[in-house]
Amino acid sequence: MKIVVLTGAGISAESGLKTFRAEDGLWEQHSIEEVATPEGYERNPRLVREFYNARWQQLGNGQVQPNAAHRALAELEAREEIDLTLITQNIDNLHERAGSRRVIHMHGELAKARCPRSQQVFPMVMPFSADNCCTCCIPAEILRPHVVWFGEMPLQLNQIYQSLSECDLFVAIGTSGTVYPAAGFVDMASQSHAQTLEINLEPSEVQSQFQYHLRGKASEMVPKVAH
Ligand code: BV8
Repeated sequence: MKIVVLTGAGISAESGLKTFRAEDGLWEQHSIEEVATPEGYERNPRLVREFYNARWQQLGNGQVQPNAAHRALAELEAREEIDLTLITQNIDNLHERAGSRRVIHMHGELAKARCPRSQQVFPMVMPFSADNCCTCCIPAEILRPHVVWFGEMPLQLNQIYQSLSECDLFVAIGTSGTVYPAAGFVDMASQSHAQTLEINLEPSEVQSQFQYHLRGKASEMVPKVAH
């Protein structure tokens, strides 16, 4: 059975990471334009680096651990009869730390940096500082997070579209369905005659496009359906 799972910030909420649109969300303190666009980075690279460094340090401080939802998806991947494609909008590494081995980070990864000139990507020693010299010898002060900002092309879209065209079941977990092209994946899966399930605390902006809905916390709901 071919299953495609799309996760959003809601799957990491119970691990202690902020989502974007909750009252105390990431974009309460900073607008999207300020910290999640190339223009915002050009205008104020220091602010953007501080925004990502703070998230990286929170992720690396040991208190943030994968939760039962991440672990259930890793166990699902290991089952022989399941061909799982796990796509995440999240830039944290909680799926990998839960044991998932094939994760598509369509919006990039907090733990990596990119050289704006060579586009070379490599593990990042945070925080951004002068000694993080990129191997293509670009001065570290212009390194940028390996993250897809608004207006930039998400990663591995061809692989994602291929998996959506072949899947039997599409499941969205913990995403508000507000950002495209990810929010459009349910429609693509439906057009491929896949069954569709939304697992979320509240209805997403595309909830009407799902056949089935499970309302509740990811750490409670995902293990129920994954086992
Ligand atoms: C692109 C990385 C060209 C950075 C992110 C008008 C219409 C349609 C599209 C557009 C438009 N104008 C512009 C666009 C395109 C734009 C877009 O969609 N804009 C929006 C604002 C309308 N998109 C882009 O620019 C994308 N690129 O379009 O390129 C292209 C592409 C394809 C083909 C041709 C051309 C690039 C977008 C990437 C932006 N980067 N993140 C970072 O992380 O800092 S976006 C960021 O927000 C996330 O990555 C995610 O994608 C998005 C939504 O966040 P969620 O994960 O859903 O989190 P949120 O807080 O919103 O919701 C959490 C949910 O969890 C809630 O529903 C909550 O109820 C639930 N929840 C909470 N706790 C729990 C829970 N559920 C279960 N259990 C819990 N415990």
